[in-house]
Amino acid sequence: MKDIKVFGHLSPDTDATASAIVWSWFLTNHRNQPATAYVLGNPNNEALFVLNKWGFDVPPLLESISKEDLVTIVDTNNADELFANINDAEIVSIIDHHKLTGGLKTDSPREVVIQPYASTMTVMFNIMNLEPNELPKNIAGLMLSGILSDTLEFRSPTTTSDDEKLARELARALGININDYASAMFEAKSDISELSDAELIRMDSKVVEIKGESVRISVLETTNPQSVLDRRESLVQSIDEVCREDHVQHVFLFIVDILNQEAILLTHNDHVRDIAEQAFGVAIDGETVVLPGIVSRKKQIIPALSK
Ligand SMILES: [Mn+2]
Repeated sequence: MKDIKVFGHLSPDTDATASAIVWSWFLTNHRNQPATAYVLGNPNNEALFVLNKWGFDVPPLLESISKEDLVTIVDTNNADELFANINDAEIVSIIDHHKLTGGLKTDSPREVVIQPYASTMTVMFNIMNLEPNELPKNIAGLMLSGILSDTLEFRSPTTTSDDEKLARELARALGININDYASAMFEAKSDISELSDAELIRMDSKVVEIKGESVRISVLETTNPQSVLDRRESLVQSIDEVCREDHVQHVFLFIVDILNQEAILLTHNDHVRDIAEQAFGVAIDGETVVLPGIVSRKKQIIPALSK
């Protein structure tokens, strides 16, 4: 049987990286379908920490795709977050937890599962029909990590009771203290010293269409917002370059303070300031604005900017 290539979106985070490994494990061991996990870029520091913690190497980098390939796409269904020629490959499955974007095509009826959970792991767990204690420890550890990452340890309004219940069951089976483990993950994510400004801006970032404009919405989740704010001036310069290079009208850079559950938006020009004032109902005079309670791009930021 032909090997299936399993991968998540470009700029891989913990959920995208780990869910590709989890799904390739499931296909291989429970469906007798050979499968291999890949990444489409360098995983972020939190994902690297998680892989190391549970004893996995970084999956091989997949640099292109051809019509010979069988692929399973996880943690996205957005063609813009994949290879430009993704539809050349035979898409055999999509497992995701984002809104249906359109653009991906299959040549026959296929397994497409999108469910409204906070993490791809909860969707996969539903499909697997296994108990948490039936999972190998390293797979359970990846699944726990994906949920804690995407929910910001249950702080994000995307969190459902099913996500939280599953995470607590996995942690119990593993003998892991959720609070300690999540703190260590977030510390790893907050180490941005090795990243360039452009890398920071594009790391956890989505280009979306808002009111006829193409905008990049970047979210930097951190336990140390000051380390980002210290770089404000060079980040703002880099934002202008990213706008030109990526052909987007604006970049919104939200520094999400995980522990204080708020976002700090860089208000680097009048246009961004005007849009933010209207979207979040705040008066802004200054180079940043604090938005209490705002942590989720999917549930809060994009809806506010779109209204
Ligand atoms: Mn995800």
